[in-house]
Amino acid sequence: MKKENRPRRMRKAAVALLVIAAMTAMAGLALFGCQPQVAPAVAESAASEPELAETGLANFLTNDSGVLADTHFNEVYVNEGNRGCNSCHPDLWSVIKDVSPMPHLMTAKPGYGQSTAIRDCIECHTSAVPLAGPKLGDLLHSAHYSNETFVNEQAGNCWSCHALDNDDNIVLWDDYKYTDQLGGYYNSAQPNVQKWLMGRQQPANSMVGVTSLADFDIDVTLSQPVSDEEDMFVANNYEVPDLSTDTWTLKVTGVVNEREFTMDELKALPVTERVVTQSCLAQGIDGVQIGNIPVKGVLVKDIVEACGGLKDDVVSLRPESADGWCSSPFGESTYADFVLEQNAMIAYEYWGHDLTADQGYPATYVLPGVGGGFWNKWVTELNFSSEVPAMFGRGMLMPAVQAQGKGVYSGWFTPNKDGLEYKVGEPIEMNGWAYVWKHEGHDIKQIAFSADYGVNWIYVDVPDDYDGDQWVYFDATWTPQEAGTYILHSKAIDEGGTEQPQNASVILTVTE
Ligand SMILES: Nc1nc2c(c(=O)[nH]1)N[C@H]1C(S)=C(S)[C@@H](COP(=O)(O)O)O[C@H]1N2
Ligand SMILES: [Mo]
Repeated sequence: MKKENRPRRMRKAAVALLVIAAMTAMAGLALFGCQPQVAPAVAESAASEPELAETGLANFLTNDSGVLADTHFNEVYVNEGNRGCNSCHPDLWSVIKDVSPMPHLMTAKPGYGQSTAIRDCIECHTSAVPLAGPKLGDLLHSAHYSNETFVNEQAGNCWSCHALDNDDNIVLWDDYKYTDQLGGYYNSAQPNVQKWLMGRQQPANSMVGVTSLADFDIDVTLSQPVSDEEDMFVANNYEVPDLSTDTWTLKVTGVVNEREFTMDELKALPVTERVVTQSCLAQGIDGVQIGNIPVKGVLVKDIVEACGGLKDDVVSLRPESADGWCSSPFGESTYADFVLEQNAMIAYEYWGHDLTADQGYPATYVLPGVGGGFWNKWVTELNFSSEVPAMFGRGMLMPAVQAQGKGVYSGWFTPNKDGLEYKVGEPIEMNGWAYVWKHEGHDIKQIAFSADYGVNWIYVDVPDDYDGDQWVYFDATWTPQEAGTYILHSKAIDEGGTEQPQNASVILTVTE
């Protein structure tokens, strides 16, 4: 990312570090708890980008077109600069405080140079998933409307966070701003609408001046790289146990010869090394709680074999962990055949070194292809039994959630925020990821890109020989030929044709 690329809204923004500090008291619930030891690093990264901090004083009474072009319509009617979480919380991460003595379960920090956005929160904090934490809506309304700064100093109101879509639904501004309804037209990228707007002499044939590029000419290269370890998220739900390799054992039951392995005994079994993507159950579209990890350890298959095989009546596996985390976020067992098919393993190394305490030292149960919550860190027991898993036996969430395309997703790492500026004729380097959980055995099939709200898509096939248990990384280059404001969209599609339910989108500006 070039240094000179900065959000254009900074030109107008007032300095408001104080307000940001005040606003941290605002969120009445913990969405993402910075773990104490990494909080300074987060603050530092915000400080090294002063232009972000400067955007903190959204005031609804000071109209601001934000990352959109400075037209009268955008400034007065759209007021983008005062809407959405990041208009007041450029570093949403720093806003989130812990509401229990435990740190919030989420990431220690947003990885990959990203800033946190509402989509990082709502995967969990909707009512759709059990145990997923308080639903945001009521709490955030209360926290904002009881906040002096929001109500009085910033003239905050419903429209600070929301928009009315064309079906009269109140939606989140942070979702709405990327849709073809931005500015109030249905299907604003459709040729007939474009023609109408052209007749009305609207800039870029769009109410909000967003250029719809039907012919989005990009070169895309796919790969499956390993993540930088420092970009990787950490999610601890309970207290991190203090374990020692010397005393640690792995107890295995439900096998012909039940036994306990010491670390040395475990390491004497066949060693497996591979690269596997871990993606938190709360990972959302455009999220950062994902990474591709080189793991080393012993396959559960090989452990079972060393124990003389499974007992005849075995149906499922329930791993236990030293912190009390049981088998899955829902205390559920997983089908044993699925576990073996997926080449689950007991890992004792990530990135070529012993696991860190946060990674589950000394051993983590790794179950490829499902949400990270099913991977037991600090694993101490593998209990096979005849118990029939009640709900999530194949690592899936509920069918209703699955049907929404949950677990089929992509995101942008570069550009990593809205409003970055680029130059006409100069290539823009872009990258990001796409990944799917095992949906009925399906792997990712395609990644698609659009610059006209999805009227036209460029489909890029994922090579057949790619490993479905690893993310697919895209590197793309686009050389814009005309100045304007653009919204780029990506989406993942799995082998069963399931598409991610919302595009992953980013707004950028191209100048002469
Ligand atoms: N024992 C135990 N295992 C656990 C957790 C936990 O809290 N305790 N968190 C889970 C969740 S929700 C995720 S996403 C991953 C995160 O692993 P990481 O911190 O190594 O990235 O660990 C999973 N395994
Ligand atoms: Mo998770």
